[in-house]
Amino acid sequence: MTNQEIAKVLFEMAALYEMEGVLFKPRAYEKAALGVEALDMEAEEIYKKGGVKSLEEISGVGKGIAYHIEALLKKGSFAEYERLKKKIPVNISELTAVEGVGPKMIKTLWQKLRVRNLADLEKAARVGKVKKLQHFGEKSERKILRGIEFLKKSGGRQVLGFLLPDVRNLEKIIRSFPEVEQAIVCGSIRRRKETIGDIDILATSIKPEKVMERFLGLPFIAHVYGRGVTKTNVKLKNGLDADIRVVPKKSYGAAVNYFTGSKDHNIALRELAIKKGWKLNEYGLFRGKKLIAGRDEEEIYKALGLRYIEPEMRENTGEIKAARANKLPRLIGYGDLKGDLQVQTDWTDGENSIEEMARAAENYGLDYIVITDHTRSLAMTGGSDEKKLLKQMSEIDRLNRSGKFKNFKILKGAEVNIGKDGLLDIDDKTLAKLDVVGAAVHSHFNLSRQEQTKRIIRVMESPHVDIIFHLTGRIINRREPIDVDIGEIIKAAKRTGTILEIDAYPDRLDIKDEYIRKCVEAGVKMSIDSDAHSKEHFKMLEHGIAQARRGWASSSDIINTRPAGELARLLK
Ligand code: DGT
Ligand code: CA
Ligand code: CA
Ligand code: ZN
Repeated sequence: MTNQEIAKVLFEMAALYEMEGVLFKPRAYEKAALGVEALDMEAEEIYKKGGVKSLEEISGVGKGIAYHIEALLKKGSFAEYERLKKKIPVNISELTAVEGVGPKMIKTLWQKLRVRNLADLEKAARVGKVKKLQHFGEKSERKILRGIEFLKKSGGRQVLGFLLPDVRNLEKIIRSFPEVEQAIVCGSIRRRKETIGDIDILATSIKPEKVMERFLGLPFIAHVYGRGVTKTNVKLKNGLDADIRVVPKKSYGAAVNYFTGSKDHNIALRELAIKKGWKLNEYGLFRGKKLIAGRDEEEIYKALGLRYIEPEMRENTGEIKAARANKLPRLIGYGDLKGDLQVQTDWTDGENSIEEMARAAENYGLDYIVITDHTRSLAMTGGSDEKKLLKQMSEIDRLNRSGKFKNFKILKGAEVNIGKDGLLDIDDKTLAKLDVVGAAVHSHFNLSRQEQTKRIIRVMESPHVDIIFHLTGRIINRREPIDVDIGEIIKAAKRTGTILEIDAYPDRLDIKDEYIRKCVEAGVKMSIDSDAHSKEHFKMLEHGIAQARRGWASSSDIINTRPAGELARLLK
């Protein structure tokens, strides 16, 4: 079983216990699922090396769950899971994917309407059966139908950030095949798109048939669509399709380039080659029959008269022209962040204490974090009021002075909730005491563009608000972005000196690449934040950096590439 599959069962267990009304267990299983999902290594490998004991070292996994994971790895299931599944035999992951549908609702839908899956739910909602149930009503029925529509539109594309550990693992396994010389995952994954359609793997070898044989022997293949000597096409057990192709070494660069895409970028490159009277395809760049470039990507770009273009920019949105004019931006690097400006703790809805978060950030390689717990109008998170914020500030002072952190600083902040009309729920006097104030929309997602834009600009005009966190509030595959006039927002950000955040959490990636490019052009500064709710989440920063790179951002566009001491100058 892959980590994704194990995590899926653990999430289902959490939901099943919640349906049962059991206390504490749902949270425990959810924590364990998040821990498994965030692993850099396959749980299977961990188990093989260190047995059940080593599974307990996974974040959130205790003894009991470790034994369940062992059973999953050995037999594909465990007794408690089977027992609970029998009571409520529904497709939990499919149903919870609908925005607003949770375990309790699923239980009622099953008991009263025999809803087992998405199709059943849609049918029941369409004929008006859902709204007749107790606690449901017209409004939730409409919301369910909207959620289903949204899911259909996303067309089965999956969020890259959640799958990347599995993809890297697969890449590592293929690299370890004795007959494989080089192997790399290309396509939308290498371009670091938000969501991906499939996995495109490329390898070089002089024994392609041997590589195919080993690939088809991997345990996570669910179905083989087609197999050949140099190309094989499969469905993986995690539901994704994967292609593998084997090419000779001398064509590696050309093949990597071709299969990285995007298709539009490829077509533009091919046209450049044609203009020179040459030919470009996945085997190389040719003058007549002579191969003039193909071993690596750099030599192909060079031969075409271009600077090397980073994969994240290959969308044919001006990068070729910029490469020819030597005007490509120098993109922010994956190791360039020094701090994280949005971090939640157990003072509200985070998992870990301030100290634990700080230690984890330090271990990740950061020099500082800003603690930004939610504020009071987000009641379900136990959001802070002024009094609680002041108390938290003295706790932060205490930690900074304690000597526990040598070259690391904890800064004071908040994720202040924006009201319907653009008012904040913390008074100015308290906001003035914080090092960094972030503000974010968590409600009233459906206002008109005009109202929404006005509401946010009003917040940016506050002399205390430094950053707008996850501006559009979208959750990829789950929730639409709010409707804002981005041009007006960027103008206001420039005028007021407000930072716009790039939230790095894989299904947020908010703001999107197109908006980032507009900020870069307008000279509006951004931050890249993990939005961490657990100490495992700092590694999500990578996805925010990828997003920034797709938006053509350099280090100088992102304020938390600067040391903590310089922040004051960059903020209001
Ligand atoms: P995805 O899988 O939908 O997330 O997006 P991609 O970009 O990975 O697309 P995919 O898997 O269909 O193809 C992988 C790459 O192969 C693509 O980025 C560029 C290249 N490619 C595919 N079809 C064509 C084509 O018709 N013409 C050209 N020039 N390149 C193509
Ligand atoms: Ca692909
Ligand atoms: Ca493909
Ligand atoms: Zn939160």
